[in-house]
Amino acid sequence: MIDDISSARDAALAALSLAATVDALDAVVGEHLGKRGPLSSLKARLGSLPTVDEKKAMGQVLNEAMQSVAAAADERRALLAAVERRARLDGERMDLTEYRRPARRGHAHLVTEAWERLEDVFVGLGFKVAEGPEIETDWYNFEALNMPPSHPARSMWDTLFVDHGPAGSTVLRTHTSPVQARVMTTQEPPIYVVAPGRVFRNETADATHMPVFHQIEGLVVDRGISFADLAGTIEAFTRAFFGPGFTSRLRPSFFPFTEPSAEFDIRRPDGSWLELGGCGMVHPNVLASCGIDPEEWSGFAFGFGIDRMAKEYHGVDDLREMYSNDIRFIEQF
Ligand code: FA5
Repeated sequence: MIDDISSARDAALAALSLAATVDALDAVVGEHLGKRGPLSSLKARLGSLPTVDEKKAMGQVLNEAMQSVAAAADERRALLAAVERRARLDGERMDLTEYRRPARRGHAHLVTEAWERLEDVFVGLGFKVAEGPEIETDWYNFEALNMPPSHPARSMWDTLFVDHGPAGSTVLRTHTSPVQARVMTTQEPPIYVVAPGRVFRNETADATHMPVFHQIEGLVVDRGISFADLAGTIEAFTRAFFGPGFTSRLRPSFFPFTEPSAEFDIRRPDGSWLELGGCGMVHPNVLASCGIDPEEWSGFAFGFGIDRMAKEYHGVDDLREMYSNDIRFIEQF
C-alpha cells in the first residue's frame, strides 16, 4: 500500500507542477485530493488493513502524503497568482505619456522685463549700461552727491544702514545715483550711461511704494550739454518705452545733486499724469567731487522707478501684486 500511496502522491505532485494557471491548479487539486481522487480512495482501503497498528501507521503515511501535496499546491498557487497578477497589471497599464499637454513657458518677472526693455531703449539711444554695488559707502550714496554729513537733504531718503565699519558709514543704497559717482570717478567724459539696479528704503509697502524696488539712473557728461538735451532725451525715451500716445513733462523740483532739478511725469493717453522720477543738470559740486572740471564739462542725470513703470505699462493697480507670486496674477501677462 505504501507504494500505492507514493505513486499517487508523485502523480499528484507531477500534475501540480504542470498546471500553468491558478484555475488549472485548482482542477488538479480537486482531481488528486478530492473525495474521489486517488489519495482519498486509498483512505477507504485503510479499513481493510488487518491490525490497528497497521491502520494507524498507514493512515499517518497517507496523511503525510496528502499534506505534502496540499503544501506543494499552496506554493505553486502563490507563484502562479503572482505571475497572473503581473500579467494583468502589465495589460492594464496605460501609457499616460501619450497625452502631453503643450509645454507651458513662463516669462521673466514684469520688473525684469521692464528693466531689459529700458536697457534696450537706452542702448538704442547710444547709452552704455553701468552698474554699482547694492551695499554702498556713505560717500558714494550721499557725500559725493553734494550731501555732506548731517546735510538735511539726506532725510529725503529713509536709509537702511549696514552694520559694517564705523557707524553709519555703510548703507543699502537708497537710489541708483551713487553709480553716477562711481562712473565719473573712473571714466573720462564724454559719458553716456544708464545704470539700472535694486535700491532699498526703510518704507512701508503700499500700492505705489516698496521697501525694495528698482531704479534706472541716467548720466550724460559732455561738452555743451543743456537742459534741452535732458528734456529731449526724456521725451524720446517716454515714446519709445510707452508708445506714441504718451508724452512727458518736467516740473521744477529739488535734488541736492542736480541744479536746476525737475520731477519727471508722463502723460497717459487719457490725459492723467504719473510721477516717474527726478532729473536735472549735474550739480557742479558733484562733477568737482568726482574729479571732473565743471568749467569744461556739463551734464544731466535722471533716475526713475522701474517698478512703477512696469506697473503703469501693464495697468497693474498695486505694486505689491507684482511681488506676491500669485500664479493667477502672473499668468495674466
Ligand atoms: C531719487 O531717488 C533720485 N536719486 C532721482 C534722481 C536721479 C534725481 C538723478 C535727479 C537726478 P526719488 O526718491 O524721488 O529720487 O525716487 C525716484 C523715483 O523712484 C520715484 O519717482 C519713483 O518712481 C521711484 N520710487 C521712489 N520710492 C519708491 C518706492 N518706495 N517704491 C517704488 N518706487 C519708488
